[in-house]
Amino acid sequence: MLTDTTTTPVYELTKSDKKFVGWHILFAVAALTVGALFGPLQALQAAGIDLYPKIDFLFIEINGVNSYYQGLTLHGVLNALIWTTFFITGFTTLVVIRGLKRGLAIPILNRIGFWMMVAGLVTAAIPLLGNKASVLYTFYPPMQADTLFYIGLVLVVVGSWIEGYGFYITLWRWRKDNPDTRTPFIVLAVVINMVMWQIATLGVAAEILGLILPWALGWVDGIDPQLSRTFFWFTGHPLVYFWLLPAYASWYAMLPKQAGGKLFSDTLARLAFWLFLLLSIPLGFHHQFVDPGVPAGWKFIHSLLTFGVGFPSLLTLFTVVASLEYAARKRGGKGLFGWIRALPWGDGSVTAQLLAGILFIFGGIGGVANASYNVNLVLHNTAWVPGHFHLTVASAVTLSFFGISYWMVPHITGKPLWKPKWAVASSWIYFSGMLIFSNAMHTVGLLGAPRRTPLGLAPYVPAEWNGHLFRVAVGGSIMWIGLMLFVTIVAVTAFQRKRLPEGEYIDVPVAESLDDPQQAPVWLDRWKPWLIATVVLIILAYGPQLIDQILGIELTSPGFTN
Ligand code: HAS
Ligand code: CU
Repeated sequence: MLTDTTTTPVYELTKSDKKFVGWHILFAVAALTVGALFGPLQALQAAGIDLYPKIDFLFIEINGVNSYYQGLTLHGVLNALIWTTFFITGFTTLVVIRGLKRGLAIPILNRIGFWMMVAGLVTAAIPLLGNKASVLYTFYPPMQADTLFYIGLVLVVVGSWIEGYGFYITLWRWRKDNPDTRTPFIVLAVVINMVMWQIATLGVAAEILGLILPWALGWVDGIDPQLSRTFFWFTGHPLVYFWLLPAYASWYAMLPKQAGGKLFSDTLARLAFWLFLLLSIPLGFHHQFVDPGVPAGWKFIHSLLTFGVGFPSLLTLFTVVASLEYAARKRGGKGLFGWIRALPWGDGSVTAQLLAGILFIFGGIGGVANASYNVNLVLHNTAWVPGHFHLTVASAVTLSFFGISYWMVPHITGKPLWKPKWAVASSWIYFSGMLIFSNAMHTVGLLGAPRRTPLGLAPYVPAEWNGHLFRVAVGGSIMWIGLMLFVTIVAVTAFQRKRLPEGEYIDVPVAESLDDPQQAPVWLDRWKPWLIATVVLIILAYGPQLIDQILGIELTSPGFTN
């Protein structure tokens, strides 16, 4: 809890560790701030209020931010890819050190990884700002960006792998010193996420190194868009769980403590994370239901597996809500639903995460609709899809990261949270904007409005879309206000002169479990069987199609640039 200040930390990170985590958060929040600028521009533009020319006037001479697609690319890359990856690696660093109660095994390795990510960000930023990489965050060939964009992405991914190696070695050394102790759940959770990410990103590595770079450099004349998309979604789907799982780690293992309770079941929590390792990757074809090059049978298998990966989220819904109910009843909460009021809604960190969870219930329901092969044909490539992912990555994940920041920034800087009441307000504002925005996007999508289209400039917009597009503009602008409030609060907190009073300390909230973790079954603390099963399932679900598509490769498509 924010107010849970203590004088005797269980284990304190060193100053240099805190600084290192701080660097991650600084870059993450900076990327979020710049990327989010384009959110209201797009939302207003949908309603016919085109502020882009005004931005041209202010910015263009320097940055050339002059097109909808450039803005949308900056928005997607900075918010969906950079804000998340930098925040997650920073949070993982803090959790591994605090959870294992020991420093990183080879700190220099993690530092190399981190600065490589920064180098990647800078490299990709050059063509992005110069309007030479306006290919959206999925960078589908045959749209072609400047080579620097791809090199930048490779550096970010490889940097995150190197940080991952640092975590594995640290955990491995801890294991050698503690052979009979169960891995602390919170550490297991974030490390499973890094391992999942490492396997998942092999797809995009194959895409960029094997297909895109030779083509962008002019070594080959064409590219195979179908094979590129298959490699891309091998990574692109698990990417969404890479974003989600750190938020889940916080909901399971931190939020209950902040709410004054305990984790309902350590065993169920572990099981959910292993299931995510197993099931996150082999289902990327649910993004390719309309791709002509993938046979229907494989789409069906991936559709089924997608319903499978919904299961650990349902486990999460059960366990996290049970943990919250336990906490609320301990605080005197009563009634079937009345206990919800007894949760500490005055704590900005808790409120952000509760609101994130509530929005995710709707995001999850939309996800299951997406995954249904036939329903997908109605909503694919419509505004419904950004409606869905704003409830997931921009709500479940981003709002949770707001909540985590509200204790983490005071923790790493030793400074008190600036305006705690505004922290509560920021999440409510963002949440209200999101309700309006996402509802309108889903609805207008079902009416046929395409995604990734400057609708404000389109001549074909039917009158029945107008009310919804207006709500998109209103909701999007409100979200931006909530987000800027968040940015202001964490920035002032970090850079103010005021420090926490002498002897006061804000600890990392780590919840105890109602069951004894030491009693968790051994198979929930062993990597080998889960890793083998994961690789086997990927080979079964992707192998035959990958072989077919690689054997049938056609490097026919030239690159298209704007
Ligand atoms: Fe998705 C498209 C299917 C989850 C992100 N998804 C996208 C895209 C993004 C994205 C970015 O099958 C667009 C990609 C693009 O640009 O083209 N998605 C799913 C399914 C799930 C799912 C089945 N998506 C996510 C998450 C994301 C994310 C998580 C980001 C973080 N998605 C799809 C499909 C498409 C798709 C298709 C392709 C669409 C197309 O045609 O293009 C599932 O994982 C969802 C399971 C979730 C649940 C909800 C559980 C609820 C919980 C809440 C607990 C509550 C609490 C609150 C804590 C079943 C855990 C308590 C509060 C109190 C007050 C008590
Ligand atoms: Cu997906």
